[in-house]
Amino acid sequence: MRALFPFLLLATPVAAQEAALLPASLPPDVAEAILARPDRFADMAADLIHGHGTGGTITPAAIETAIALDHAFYRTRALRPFHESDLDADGSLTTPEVVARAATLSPPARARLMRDHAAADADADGTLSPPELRAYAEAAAARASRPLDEGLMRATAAFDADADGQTGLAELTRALQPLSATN
Ligand SMILES: [Ca+2]
Ligand SMILES: [Ca+2]
Repeated sequence: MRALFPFLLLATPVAAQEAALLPASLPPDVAEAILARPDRFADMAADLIHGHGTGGTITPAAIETAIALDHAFYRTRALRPFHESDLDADGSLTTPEVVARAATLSPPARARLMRDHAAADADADGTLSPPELRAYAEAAAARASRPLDEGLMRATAAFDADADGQTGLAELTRALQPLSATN
């Protein structure tokens, strides 16, 4: 036990110093994740700025758009097998439609389609209505999206050192460089 104390005395001030380098507005779990892997955060933030920003900077609104695009991707992915089963293109899926599509699939894919159909059919009437499909897609997006990853995306906005409403690559690099140097 005794041997631990010198380590703790040394380690705590360093961690506190590092945390003080981050914007104070960050949620604790997000700040912790950035401190644990500043290089990974820097890569994610740079990709976010390059992919969704303009001119090497990004606004909070553009970050929300990036997050919304991810959710749209997850919803679309979840709905695709159902859309492929909508034989009469009326936006609803009857049991005969799903059975017809299922017959063309491999046994695992067939099982998955039938299971997902049952899961999405909230009122168990055998037909997936547009509201049931929407609810299923929203639930799938909620399962697929990671709150911490989205917190890290939103954290990019907190590195707006000159408070002009945009976070630039240079601002990020300046803020994160001292962290990377100590790791
Ligand atoms: Ca249909
Ligand atoms: Ca139904």
